Amino acid sequence: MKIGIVCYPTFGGSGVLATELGKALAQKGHLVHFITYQQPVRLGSFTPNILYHEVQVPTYPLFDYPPYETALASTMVDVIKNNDLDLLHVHYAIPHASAAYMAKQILKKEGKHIPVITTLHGTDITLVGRDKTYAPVVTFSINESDAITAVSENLKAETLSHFHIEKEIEVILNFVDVSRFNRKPIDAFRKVIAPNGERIFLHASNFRKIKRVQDVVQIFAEVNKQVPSKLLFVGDGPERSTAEDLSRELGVCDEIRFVGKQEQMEDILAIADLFLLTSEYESFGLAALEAMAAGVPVVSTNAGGLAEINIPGVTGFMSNVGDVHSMTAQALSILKDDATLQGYKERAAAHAKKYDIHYIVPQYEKLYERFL
Ligand code: GMT
Repeated sequence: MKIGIVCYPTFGGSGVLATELGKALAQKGHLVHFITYQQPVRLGSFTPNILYHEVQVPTYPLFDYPPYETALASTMVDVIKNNDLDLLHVHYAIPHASAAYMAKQILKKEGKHIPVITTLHGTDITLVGRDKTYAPVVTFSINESDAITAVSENLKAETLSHFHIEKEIEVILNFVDVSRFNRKPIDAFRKVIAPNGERIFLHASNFRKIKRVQDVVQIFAEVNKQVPSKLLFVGDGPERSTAEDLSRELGVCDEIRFVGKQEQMEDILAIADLFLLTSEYESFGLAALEAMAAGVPVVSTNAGGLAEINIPGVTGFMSNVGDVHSMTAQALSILKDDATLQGYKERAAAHAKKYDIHYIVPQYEKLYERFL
C-alpha cells in the first residue's frame, strides 16, 4: 500500500506512535510518505520505503498567523496526487483531520478518492478539542473521516461523551517495539548517574501542567529520605522551572538531573528502576508502556487510560491524581528490596509484550485494507 501519514514530528506520544507505525509499515513493504512540518524525531536515519515531505508555510506581512492548515492541505493534495497514495492516516485531530477533509474534497473534484483515517490521541479530544474555539471543526472533521480510531477505551468513551460522533470509533491500542527497549544497562552510564548504586527514578514528558511534574519532585523528595536515589527528568516544557524551583526548595536538587529531550530513550530506560507518571490525564500513557517494555515498573495516577495499562501490584501501582503520599508509599514498597524490585521489573517487561508492535500494526493494516 502507499500510505500517507500526517502527525506532529515532536517527542509527544502521538508523533512517536505515528512515526513508529510508519517505520513498521515500511518494514513490511508498504511505501510510507510522512507529511509534517519537520522530520519526525523518531524517524532516524534513511529507511527504504519511507519518504518525507516537509510542509512549507510561507510567511507574508499580512499574516500574523501563517495559515498552516492551508499549507498542510495543499501539501497533502500534492503528495497524494503525485505519488498516487492509497490512503491518508492522520494522527491527532487538530488540525490534521480538517486539513485532510479539505484535501479529500479537492481531490474528489479532480476524480481521485482518498480514504482518510483519523487516530485520536488524547488532548485533541480531552483538552484542546473540547474548547469551543475548535470543537465544531473537530466534530465535523472527525465525522467526515472514513474511519476513526482511538488509542484506548477511555479515549473512545471521552470522545463519545463530549462530541456528537456519528461513526463507530475503533480502539487500536498504542504499541511498543519490545525488541528495541529490551536493552542491557550501560554500566558506565549508570555509574555517572548513580555513582554509589542509588536507585534511579525517571520521569519523561513534555512538562505541561497536565503532567503535574511538581508531584514527581515531591514523591522523589519523600522517597529520597529513606532510599538513596536519583531522579532523571527527560523532556522539556513550560513546567520545568516549577520542578527545578521545587527541587531546590525541598533540598533535593543535587539528586535530580534534567537531561532535556532525548532520542535514545531505550538507553535511559535501561538504567532506570522506577518510572513516575503523575498526570492529571493520559489517554494511554505511551511513555509508561515504553518504560514497562524496558522492564521499569510504573507508579502512576489512575487517570484516563493509565488504568488500562498499569496493573496494580503487577507492573507497578496507581493512585488518585495528586495523592503524592500514596504514590510515595507505593514507590517505597517496590524498592524495598532487590528481589521485590526484580519481580516488578520482570512482570512489567512481560506485560508490555502484550502491546508489542507485531500484534498492533496488523490491526492498522486490516483497517486500511477495508478502504482499498
Ligand atoms: O502527552 C502529551 O501531552 C502528548 C500527547 C500527544 O498527542 O503527543 O500524548 C497523547 O498521545 C499519546 C499517544 O497516543 C498518549 O500516550 C498520551 O497519553 C496522550 N496524552 C494525553 O492524553 C495527555
